[in-house]
Amino acid sequence: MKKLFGIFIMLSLFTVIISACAVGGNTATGPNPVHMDSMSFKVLSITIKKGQVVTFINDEVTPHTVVNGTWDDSTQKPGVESGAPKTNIQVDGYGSGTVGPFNTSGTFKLFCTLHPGMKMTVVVK
Ligand SMILES: [Cu+2]
Repeated sequence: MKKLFGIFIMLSLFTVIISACAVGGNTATGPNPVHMDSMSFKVLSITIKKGQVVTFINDEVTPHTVVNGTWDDSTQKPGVESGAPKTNIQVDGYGSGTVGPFNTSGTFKLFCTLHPGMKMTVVVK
């Protein structure tokens, strides 16, 4: 039993080390995944169905803070559209987080407060 536990610990450590060494990728997943590199969302727009969430997956060590609104050049334009889920999540390095559910049809803007120009839209059908 002790030996089994030891093997379990070794495997767990191995998994953590492999995860930490992943460069430019994060194997985390979830509904409607949107990957992020150190400065941007990897897609500018995602289309989802009413009632669904978006999963933000950080492929790099740099954290992101995702909120409602957008960037106008280098000026933040925060704002929650009618029907948008109020959003303010921090996604740590190599972490992930969900936004939503989006329960209203429409186009909803999200941006990262830490990185000028880092913005995207969620289209809910
Ligand atoms: Cu960011």
